[in-house]
Amino acid sequence: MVELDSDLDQRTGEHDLVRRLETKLADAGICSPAPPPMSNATPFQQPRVVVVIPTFNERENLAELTSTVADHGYDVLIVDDSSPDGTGAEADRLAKMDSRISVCHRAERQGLGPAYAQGFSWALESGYDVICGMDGDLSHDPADIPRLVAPIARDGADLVIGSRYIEGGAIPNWSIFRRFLSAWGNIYARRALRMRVKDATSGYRAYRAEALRRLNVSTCKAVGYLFLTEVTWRATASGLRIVEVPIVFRRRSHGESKMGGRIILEAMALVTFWGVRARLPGQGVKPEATRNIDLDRTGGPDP
Ligand SMILES: Nc1nc2c(ncn2[C@@H]2O[C@H](COP(=O)(O)OP(=O)(O)OP(=O)(O)O)[C@@H](O)[C@H]2O)c(=O)[nH]1
Ligand SMILES: [Mg+2]
Repeated sequence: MVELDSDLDQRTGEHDLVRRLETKLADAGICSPAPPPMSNATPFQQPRVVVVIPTFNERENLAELTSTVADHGYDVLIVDDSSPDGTGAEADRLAKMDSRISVCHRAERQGLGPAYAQGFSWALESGYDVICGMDGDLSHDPADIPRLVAPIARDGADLVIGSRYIEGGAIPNWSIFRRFLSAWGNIYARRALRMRVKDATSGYRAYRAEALRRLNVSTCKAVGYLFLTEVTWRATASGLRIVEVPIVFRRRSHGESKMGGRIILEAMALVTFWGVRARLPGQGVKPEATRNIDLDRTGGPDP
C-alpha cells in the first residue's frame, strides 16, 4: 500500500508531484525509475506546418485562438462536431477572412479521437510536413508551437509532446481533483503500457508526417481523450523518436470542460485491458521500445 503525502498542494509543480508519486511507487517496489533518454538527430528544412484543433462548443475561444496561431505563421484546421453553440459557423466565418484557416465539419459528435483521426488524415493528404494538435480552449499557448516544431525540424524527432510533467511544465489554477486525476492517470497509463513519456495524455503535440502516417491513427480504439494515450503508446511501441518539451497549461476561461465520467471510465478500462493483455503468457511482453531523445527544455528558433 502506497501512502500519499497529505501536503501535496497546489503550490507543488506538476513535475515535482509526479516525481514524488513515482518515488513512492519505486520505494514500494511497484515500479522502477525510468532509464535515461537516448539521443538521435536528423536535420529537417523549413517544414510546412498545420495545427489541427478539435472543437466542441468552443465558439468564444475560436477567434482569438485561430488568429494567434495563424499570426505565428501556421495553417489551422478546425475539426468541429456540429457544436450546438455555433462553433462551426464561427469557424467558417474566420476561414472566409483568412485563407490559412480551414474547417472540417463532422455530422455529429463522435468524440475527440475520431475528430483528430479525420483532421490528421486531411493534413496528411494535404502534404504537410509537421502536424500539430492542440485544444480549442486556449489552454495551450500558441506561442509554444515553435518549441514543439523545432525538435522535428532540427533534431529529427518524430513526435514532440508539450508536457506538464517535466521540469518547467505546470498547470497553475487547476483544482486538486484535476491535478490528481491527471497525474495518476498518467502514471497508471505509463506503467500499465510501459511508456517512458511523462505526459501521455497531453493534447499539445507535433508529429512528423511520415511518423503519423505509420501510426495509422484511424484504427485507434479510443474515442475520448484516451486517444492521445493510445497514439503515444503506438509511437512508443513503434520505436519513434519522442521528445517532451515543457508547457504551462492554462485553465480555460470560456466554455465548459468536456471531461466526464464516461471519458475517465473508457481510459481506465481500456488501459487496464491493454496492460493485462500485454502481460498474458504467449502475448510476449514487449521490451520498452521508446527511443526518447534528449528532453528539449530550451526550445529552438522558429523554423
Ligand atoms: N471535435 C470534437 N472535439 C472535442 C470533443 N470533445 C472534446 N473536444 C475538444 O477537445 C479539446 C479538449 O477538450 P476539453 O473540454 O478542453 O478538455 P480538457 O482540456 O481536459 O478540460 P478543460 O480544459 O478543463 O476544459 C477541446 O478543444 C474540445 O472542444 C468531441 O467530441 N469532438
Ligand atoms: Mg481544455
